[in-house]
This record gives sequence, structure tokens and C-alpha cells, in this order.
Amino acid sequence: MVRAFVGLGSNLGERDVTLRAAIGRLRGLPDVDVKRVSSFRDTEPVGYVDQPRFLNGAVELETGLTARALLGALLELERAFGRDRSAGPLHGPRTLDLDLLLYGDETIDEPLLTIPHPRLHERQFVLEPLAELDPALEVPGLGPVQALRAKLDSGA
Ligand code: PH2
Ligand code: MG
Ligand code: MG
Repeated sequence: MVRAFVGLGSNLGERDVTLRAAIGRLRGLPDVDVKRVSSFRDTEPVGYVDQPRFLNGAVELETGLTARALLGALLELERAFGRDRSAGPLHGPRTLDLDLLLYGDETIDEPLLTIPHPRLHERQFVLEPLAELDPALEVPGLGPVQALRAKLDSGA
């Protein structure tokens, strides 16, 4: 079993209902054991700013799935919640965003899958829930999650 972290985001519809339902569906996936769920935070949109505020969180899970199989299951869940990747701008509004943030201590650099998630260290809305789930978390290749938070805060 591998410990993995998944980022949760929603900024369309009933955000809280959607995130809770998505976690329920994660719990129902074969070979996935959801261990912990962070609190949810209401956040300012980052990057593409002309869109509604997000509700963000993260979950810690243990899985027997490969990183690719887990990613496939996450994309399928996004679709089940009405996410249409062909509509609207990249990084624009979405009913549900499930990002595979970390997969054990692995680093993966493939066209369709980058682990750790490529923008993880630039986003407090990802780092904060990760640190809440495991304050001692080490991000492979990048260092302690708390150091990444401090660096982002300082603008360095
Ligand atoms: N996701 C994005 C773009 N911007 N901003 C916040 N606050 N939260 C998100 O989850 C988010 C975002 C694209 O994935
Ligand atoms: Mg995503
Ligand atoms: Mg995302």
C-alpha cells in the first residue's frame, strides 16, 4: 500500500456538498482507503482570477492502485460530478477538481502525470491542507511542507 494525497477543489454549485460527496465516492473505490480528511477552506481564485471563490481541501489515503490507475479513477469521478474539460478556460471554473498531489515518495514526470503536482509549492490552498493532514510531511524533491509554506508566505 502507498500513502497518497489528493487535493480537492470546487467553485461551481454547492461546493461543500460536492466535496463531501466526492470523498464518499473516493471511500467507495476499490483498493482505496481514505485515512484522513482536512478541513475545507474558502479561497481566493489563484492564477485565472476572474472566477468564483473556491472551496479547497485535501485527503490522505492508502492505496494499492498504481499512480496512473488512481489518476484515472480521479478523472472519472470529476466527470461523474459534471466536470467538462472541453468547456471553458484552462484553470477556469469547475464543479470538482481532484488533483493527485503526492504518491508515496515517488517523483513521476510523464506527459499526463507529474508527481508531486507541478504547482503544489506555489499554492497555499494546497500546502495548508497538506500540512494540516501531516505537519511533518516531506514533499519528494522539494522538502518539508512547513518550509514550503514559509517560503511562499515570505514571497521568496
Ligand atoms: N484551482 C485552479 C486555479 N485556481 N484557485 C484556488 N483558490 N483554488 C483552486 O483549487 C484553484 C485555483 C486550477 O486547478
Ligand atoms: Mg486538476
Ligand atoms: Mg487543480
